[in-house]
Amino acid sequence: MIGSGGTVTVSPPATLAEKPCLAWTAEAAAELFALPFPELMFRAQSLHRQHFDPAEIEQASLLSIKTGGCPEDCGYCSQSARYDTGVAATKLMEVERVVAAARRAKEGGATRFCMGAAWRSPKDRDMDKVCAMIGGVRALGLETCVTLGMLTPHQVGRLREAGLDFYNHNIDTSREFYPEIITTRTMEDRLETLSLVRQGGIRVCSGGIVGMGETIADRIGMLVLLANLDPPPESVPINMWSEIRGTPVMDTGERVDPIDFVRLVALARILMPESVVRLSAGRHVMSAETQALCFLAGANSIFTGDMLLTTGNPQRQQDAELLAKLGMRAAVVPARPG
Ligand code: SAM
Ligand code: DTB
Ligand code: SF4
Repeated sequence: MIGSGGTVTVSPPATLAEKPCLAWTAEAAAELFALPFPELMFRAQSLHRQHFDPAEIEQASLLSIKTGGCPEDCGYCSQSARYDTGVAATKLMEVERVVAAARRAKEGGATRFCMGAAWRSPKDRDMDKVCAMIGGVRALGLETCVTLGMLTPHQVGRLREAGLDFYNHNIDTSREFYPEIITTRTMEDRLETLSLVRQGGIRVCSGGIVGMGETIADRIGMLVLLANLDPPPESVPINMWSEIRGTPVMDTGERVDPIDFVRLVALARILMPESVVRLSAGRHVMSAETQALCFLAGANSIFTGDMLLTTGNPQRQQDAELLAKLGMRAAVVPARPG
């Protein structure tokens, strides 16, 4: 259902409609984004409450199981071998160390454990270890997610057999802005992997990054593209770009306006009412007030723990205090679009 220009040709029945008949257009999404803030928040909250308990928040923990040395040229990333970012390349971690980290994450309150590898795509010989990690983490009673780059159908099958719950593969930005940021693989490549994962019966986690020099129309276009996947991803991470010295994106010097960021979260909630919207990278530089507004706008998942992959995250204690202050609680949040 995705059109060639990042928008779709079938309009919702009326402007500002909250339930499109077939697909969202960029124009309808932009109208929502531009609503008076109280109106936008009211619409987002109303939908959020239809599908989720507004006091519940999913807590995931992230581990880099293979860091740095990546051949891709993603202009935002600390782990590309093409940029001098100070991140040292490592080998794939041993299974026991990964399972031990997952155990600590569970003790710290996480209900999902996400494992990320700095690969363009995994080698078949890596899959044995990754599948053993998935099995070990599942055995602890945690939901599992991995992000390994592009996959073949055979690799999807192996992940499914290992019992993987979610595969994370971000579209990162709009179709139009994408070539400014990555040249070594295309948006079509990414959509192909997402389609293979979906066909393979694994739930999809896909979102993107804001703050890389893109326009607001690009941000909206990214959400429209995700919302028009059939079905939309069960999990939608919205990352605020975590500044990485030495990357091309660093030179854009952009800072995202916090209210624009909250508007985008609200738009994600309206376009994908049944998906879990994940307030992902960048929380360590966000005020408590901005995060609270994001939760009101419909974000219902965070990463907990002191680190993301290579960048920082708020301290666990700080997050616990914020949730307590807001009267919110950690939970396994069910997403339903699949
Ligand atoms: N190599 C795999 C891939 O690119 O699909 C998996 C790991 S990659 C680091 C996972 C995602 O992290 C990227 O798609 C991107 O959306 C996000 N990411 C990477 N660096 C980031 C940064 N500096 N700030 C925010 N998000 C970032
Ligand atoms: C996602 O969308 N955000 C997470 C997870 N998926 C893998 C990654 C954020 C990475 C932030 C930059 C870093 O720590 O290197
Ligand atoms: Fe490699 Fe993933 Fe970073 Fe791109 S985002 S450089 S594929 S680790």
